[in-house]
Amino acid sequence: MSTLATTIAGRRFSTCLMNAAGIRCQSARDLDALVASAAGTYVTKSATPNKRPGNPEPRMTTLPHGSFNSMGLPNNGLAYYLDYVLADQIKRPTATQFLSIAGTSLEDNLAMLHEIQASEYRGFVELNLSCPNVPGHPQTGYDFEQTAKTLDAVFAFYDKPLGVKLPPYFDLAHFDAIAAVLNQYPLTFVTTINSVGNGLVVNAETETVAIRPKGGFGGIGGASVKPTALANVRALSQRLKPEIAVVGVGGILNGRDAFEHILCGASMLQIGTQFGYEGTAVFKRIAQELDSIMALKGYNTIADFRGKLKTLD
Ligand code: YRO
Repeated sequence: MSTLATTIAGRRFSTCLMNAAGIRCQSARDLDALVASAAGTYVTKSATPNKRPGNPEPRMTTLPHGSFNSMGLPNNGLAYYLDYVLADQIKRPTATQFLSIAGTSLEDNLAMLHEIQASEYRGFVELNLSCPNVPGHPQTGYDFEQTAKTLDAVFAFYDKPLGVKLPPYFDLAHFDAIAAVLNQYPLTFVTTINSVGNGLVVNAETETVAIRPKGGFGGIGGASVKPTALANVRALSQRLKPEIAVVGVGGILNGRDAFEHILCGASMLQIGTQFGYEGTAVFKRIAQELDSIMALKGYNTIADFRGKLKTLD
């Protein structure tokens, strides 16, 4: 009998499948549906200190093999998500939630973390490093100095379990650089990858861009990004200290994709684009498919093959 259970920092999850931040997790109704689903836990839409409407529509579109968005962080504000997870941890005392935050400045991130630190919240925080925090600089995750400055300030006071959501990296020197920074901190996990940034989708018929914000530029998710996601899961698993768990996200549409992410080193899997397309039924389907693959291969637990990807000679 096999299990899809996983453990991160001593917290047990009945299954290693959950949503990815941003997809169907903005409202309490969305989160209730995740709690009722076969997912092992959930992450909330990245919060800012105050409610934001996000960018003008259209701000998302489908792709033949994925999704494309420039949502602009629409969310109900930190208090809304903190209230939700605090109520949930009273209802389900053994559950561990992921609360995502994405300040548009270091000050906003620190203010939110002070509020979470002062609360009764015991779950995980997923700090989204994809916001630009300094004008004229790239998003924090692509600014290694700003990432270190952020984590120095965070861990100066924050002592609950915290991980970071990372953008994809495309150069081996960048894998080395980000891992060297992250290894300096008591991080519980890293979640990799966020969408592949600043693609452009063109509508040849109308001769226009496909979405309104940012002149049409936006982040790519779904099947197209799986090789990039697997590379990031693998490269970070190989470089991070073993106490930092890797949460894999990007291009998981079926049990085989889930299996591949675990082979690359993932301890938890997040589903974004395909969850958007399929709804909560995706978790039970992928769990059954992953379970079948494990049964065929004689694996009883995900730890039996996690990170065990083999290279050729
Ligand atoms: O547009 C979004 O809300 C968004 N979309 C993504 O694919 N990833 C993200 O992390 C976010 C929120 C952060 C930001 C891109 C708006 C800076």
